[in-house]
Amino acid sequence: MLTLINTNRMVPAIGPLGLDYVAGYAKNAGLEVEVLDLCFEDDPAAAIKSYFRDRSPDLVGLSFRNADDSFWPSADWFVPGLKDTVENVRNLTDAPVVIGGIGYSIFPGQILEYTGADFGIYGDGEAATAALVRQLRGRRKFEDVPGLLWRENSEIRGNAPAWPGPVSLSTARDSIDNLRYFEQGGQCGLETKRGCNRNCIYCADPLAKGNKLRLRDPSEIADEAQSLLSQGIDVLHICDAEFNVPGSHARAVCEEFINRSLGDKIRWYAYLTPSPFDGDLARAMARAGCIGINFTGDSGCEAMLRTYRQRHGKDDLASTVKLCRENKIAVMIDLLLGGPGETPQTIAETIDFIKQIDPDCAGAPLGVRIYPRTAMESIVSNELHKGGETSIRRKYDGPIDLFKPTFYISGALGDRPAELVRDLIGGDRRFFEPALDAAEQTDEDGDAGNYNYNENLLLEEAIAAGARGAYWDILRRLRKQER
Ligand code: B12
Repeated sequence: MLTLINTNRMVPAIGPLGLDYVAGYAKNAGLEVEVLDLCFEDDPAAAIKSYFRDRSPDLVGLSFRNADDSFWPSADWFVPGLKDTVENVRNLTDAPVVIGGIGYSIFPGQILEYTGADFGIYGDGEAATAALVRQLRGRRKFEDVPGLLWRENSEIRGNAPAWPGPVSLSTARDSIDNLRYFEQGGQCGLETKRGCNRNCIYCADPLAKGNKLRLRDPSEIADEAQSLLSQGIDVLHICDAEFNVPGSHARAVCEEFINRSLGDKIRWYAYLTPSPFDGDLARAMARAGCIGINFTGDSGCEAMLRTYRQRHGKDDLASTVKLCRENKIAVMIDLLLGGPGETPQTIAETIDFIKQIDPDCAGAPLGVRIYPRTAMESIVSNELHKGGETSIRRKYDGPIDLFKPTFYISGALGDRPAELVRDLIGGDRRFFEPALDAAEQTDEDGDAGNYNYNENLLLEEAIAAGARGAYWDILRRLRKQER
């Protein structure tokens, strides 16, 4: 038997989509699978204890979605909690422990070493987990398990990441309590593809999912949407890095939804890059049920867009807002403030520009999480060689360690960068402002961190009262009610 444990307990609750797919695949491959979901347990350690009292699986798989909350200044790190869970499980069963999930795949070797788990699966979990169970029961040829990391003679060995393409997944979506996640989390996820072929300097997605686009058959995606709908779930979030890359696939998915009249029954949200996006795609998305788009805007300053290696320009941002408005799609522009080269002037230019193009809302978080193996890592290491740590923000002591939450905020923004951004926003309620760090905070500062979806009680309450949708859209609607 394969036991899969969801370790993510963040509030509002987001269903462990990857674990649902891994479990679905394993069941289809003839394995017996059980899921222990710690998300809704008051006492996770007790739940683990009671679970293993009368079970002895062949393999225990821990799904690890968020290594940290990627949010400055909270900088919450979840790897120590994962280590505790591995130790708890080890004390209760002899079964080997494997870790997988996107949080794991960003730091595969480091997490295996830190937690003491037996195995890790770097990349897609479906076929790899089933292959690991087979090898554990048979010849233990670990070289044959895609993406596997394991220990041999006190060293960690690893296979190439598991990024098979094209992607075909189980559409049943019945291994976790998706309806409960919908009721407590406001929406449920599904994927139309994996991987990202962009090379934005800061992003971890290509590390975890690969840089080749691996597409799913649109009819399989629509089948999955129908499975969720039959469970009473009618608000979805597409979990692709960028839904419109490639644009042809996005249109094909929309066509399939339209042909099956899903656009009348399901409402959905997605992340998109501002380019390619045109009137045809906007219309197709609206007809297919899309009611909200979160664009990776990053900046409203051309120089910063080039630094981040974005392919869009300011014009693209302006046109996305216009097209969304014409098609009655709510539009959010997500910014990334404080990157290399950011100055008070570039921030002012961005904020002014966003005010002018007038999206429904804009996320203005400050600080770039620096991931190892990204271009940001080399930029930062060059800067450090030239002296000074002024742009690095972190909450831990000792040497800089990118495994732990480490952020970049351009030193040119001074000692009180969040205050500077807030002043420029000037109370404009379309913006989700950056949270103030400890040095900037005064007793009068309100719930500024509410754009962080980690322990977001405002959202949790709204969802309990019936709100559904992407979190930015729920927060935006709450703000509208205030006015
Ligand atoms: C969509 C999305 C969201 C949506 C989710 C909507 C929904 N209903 O699902 C929203 C907006 C709510 C969201 C919120 C947050 N997100 Co988010 N999100 C994503 C995104 C784009 C997709 C996640 C996803 O579902 N992928 C699809 C699934 C199928 O993939 P998967 O989980 O990796 O699973 C596969 C493998 O990892 C593996 N696997 C999974 N489980 C297991 C288990 C075992 C045993 C094995 C062997 C393998 C395995 O197999 C699976 C199938 O192949 C990712 C980036 C990305 N491109 O993936 C970021 C991402 C996961 N999010 C991230 C973050 C930080 C957050 C927040 C913490 C942000 C915040 N501070 O508010 C919150 C956390 C919310 C929560 N409660 O957990 C980061 C995590 C980075 C990190 N440092 O750990 C990511 C990677 C984005 C990034 N690059 O920064 N997110």
